[in-house]
Amino acid sequence: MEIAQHNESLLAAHQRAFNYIAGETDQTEAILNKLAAFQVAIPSWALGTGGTRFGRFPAGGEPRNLEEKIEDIGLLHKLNQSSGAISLHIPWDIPSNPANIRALAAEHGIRFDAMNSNTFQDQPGQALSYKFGSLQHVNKAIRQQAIDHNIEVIKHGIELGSDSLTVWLSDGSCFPGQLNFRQAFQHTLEGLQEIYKALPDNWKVFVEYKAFEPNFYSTTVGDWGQSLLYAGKLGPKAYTLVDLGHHLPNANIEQIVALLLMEGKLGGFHFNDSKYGDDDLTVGSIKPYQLFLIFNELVEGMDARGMNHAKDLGWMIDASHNVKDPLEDLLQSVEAIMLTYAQALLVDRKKLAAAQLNNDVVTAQEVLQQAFRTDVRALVAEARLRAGGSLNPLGYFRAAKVRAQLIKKRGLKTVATGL
Ligand code: AOS
Ligand code: ZN
Ligand code: ZN
Ligand code: ZN
Repeated sequence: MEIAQHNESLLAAHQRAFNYIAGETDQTEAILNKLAAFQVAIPSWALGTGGTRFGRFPAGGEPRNLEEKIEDIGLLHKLNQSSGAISLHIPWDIPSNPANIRALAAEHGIRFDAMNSNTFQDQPGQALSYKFGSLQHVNKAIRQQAIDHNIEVIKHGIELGSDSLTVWLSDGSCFPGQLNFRQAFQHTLEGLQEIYKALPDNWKVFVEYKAFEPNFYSTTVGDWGQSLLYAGKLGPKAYTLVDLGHHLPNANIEQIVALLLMEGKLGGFHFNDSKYGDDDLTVGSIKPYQLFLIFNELVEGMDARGMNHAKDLGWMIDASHNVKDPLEDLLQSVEAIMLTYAQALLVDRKKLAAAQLNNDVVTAQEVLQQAFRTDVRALVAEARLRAGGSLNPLGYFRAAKVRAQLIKKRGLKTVATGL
């Protein structure tokens, strides 16, 4: 079934909804252009069923290699026109032929967002173990192995045309006394400095922080303060990466985002949602208002710094779960991000600033909630439609029986690599 054909049946209802929302703002065209430019990167590891340590219940038809991962993202992008980027993970996605992979991605309109290194697992044949950490390790040879791996990841990224590296370290300790905190920090900093030296001029490195898991007493890049310390000491190419699930409960993430932006040190995001910890659930499924408040800070802060919304930060999803079709889930996540971005663009900034100046707390809240409670679905759908996408990506995915086709092609028992 063609996308246009599926759109046909939805067009009249869409037009009614779009006319309504277009009449509510004089920013319609500007917002549509911003939405069209905004692309969210799909992590290669979210295309298969993630599972938990208790089990995995694969949906079948999962991508078996990098080529098939790119094809899956190509399909998502064809439908929503907003997922034209992929974030790779090494060693799970080592390209056997980088030129071919580049060409395939280009065919699907996909670029390579941040590369991810992996020093949280031991790989088959690996000389030394990361059981007690990688860059923080008391053993210099193990630290060097982790540095070499990250430099290797940069090389793969260069071949593919990526321009950033995300370093997430599971380093930390599980029990008091296990680690000398200062020494662990110093070792990690020295390792990051070596990796930083290997970055090409146009590259960035994102230092991702996480409060806990897999270590449950301390984490060596445990919060945004620690990440910012590393990024500051490393230099202008180093930034902090915010994964929404990596905070202690009730952290004010939007405030963290505002301050990192202010300092010019916000690198990008791993979007997901959570109720308890690093749950990696579908974006916007648990705390949509928190996501809106984050986007509100992003729009305000990026505009204040004259930044390009689409290009100046890394917009990535980091999700993993057990009970949904991974592709349907990613369509939901991208949709949630686009809707929230559109709502943040609708915030009446002048009115908000005036309310703040007058300590008019009620009006300030009203301004934000006016935008948050606006149904912007038709705006996002219109942006997709104009770009040649589907009015209802999820509806198309089901109507065209995409998963059944993938299972037919790839089989029911597929093992995708990833977390
Ligand atoms: C781990 O909790 C972090 O969120 C990582 O960003 C990510 O899940 C990992 O790098 C995937 O390999
Ligand atoms: Zn992450
Ligand atoms: Zn995480
Ligand atoms: Zn995660």
